[in-house]
Amino acid sequence: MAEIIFHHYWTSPFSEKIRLAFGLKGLSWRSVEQPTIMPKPHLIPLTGGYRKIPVMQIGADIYCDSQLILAELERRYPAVPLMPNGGLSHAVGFWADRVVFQASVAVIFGSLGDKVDPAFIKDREALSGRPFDPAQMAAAVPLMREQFRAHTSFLEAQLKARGPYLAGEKATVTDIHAHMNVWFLSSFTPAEAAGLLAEFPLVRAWYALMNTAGYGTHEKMTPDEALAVAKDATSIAQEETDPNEPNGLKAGMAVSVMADDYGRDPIKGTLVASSAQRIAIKRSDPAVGEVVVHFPRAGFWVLPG
Ligand SMILES: N[C@@H](CCC(=O)N[C@@H](CS)C(=O)NCC(=O)O)C(=O)O
Repeated sequence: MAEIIFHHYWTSPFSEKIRLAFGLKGLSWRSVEQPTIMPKPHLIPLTGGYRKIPVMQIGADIYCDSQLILAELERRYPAVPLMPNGGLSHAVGFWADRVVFQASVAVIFGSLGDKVDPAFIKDREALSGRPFDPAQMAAAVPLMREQFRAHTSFLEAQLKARGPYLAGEKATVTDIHAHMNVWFLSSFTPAEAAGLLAEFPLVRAWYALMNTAGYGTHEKMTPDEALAVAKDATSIAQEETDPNEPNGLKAGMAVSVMADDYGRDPIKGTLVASSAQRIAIKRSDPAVGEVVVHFPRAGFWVLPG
């Protein structure tokens, strides 16, 4: 099997989910570091416009979004299963990514205040289409601390009932999703994290346990090498029309796929395969030749053309 090429940056909380999955599954991977802000000249040729991190590349197959990357790792590397409890772990993912993440962002960037790089602020304003205002976030810190605390108390209660991991004796993807915000807060604002976690001893013990998973084995790869790998490879995706598509999507149609939250840049291509959980589109770029880009369905819109 072609090697896993992982496009990320080390400070990315969504990437931390995947690095932990590599650790828990004991996988080897190649690490391609991408910029934290635009431009991303070595990522866009692969994805066709999707700028977010993480992205996983295996040959000429490009997997966008942590939800889909986790599912693809489970499909390709089932030896250490991380989804033994079925699909609801994805729902925990949405809770972590959309509800708790908002509270973490406000607490972190509100606390960092004028230490936040103006270039980063400008980039994130363009990404979200909304003001990214650390002063406003600072005003929201007290409210958002309460939100972070309330959601963390759910974890404490779950660990009390089922620990040492959230679903019992073994780590699962549910732990990976829930770990993200604790990691984000602990890495960027350790004093805030220490204060907020003080009353949750089981969460602290579980967080420390999760951190022993490590990241598997990784070696650097240059962004240019990653593009060359895609150019030399052929996608393994098979054409397939799903008879249950509610709006009649068929293999061969021209479509645009875009995130439904922030970073809504449309990615254009020809539909290769789709299902309730995934969509794959074919596209080409002089830097990478023909590639197939895969997205989740939950959290992404598919439009004609
Ligand atoms: N739904 C996406 C969210 C990914 C995301 O927002 N990643 C952040 C970094 S942690 C990002 O891409 N920020 C903008 C950037 O790096 O350009 C996922 O689960 O992968």
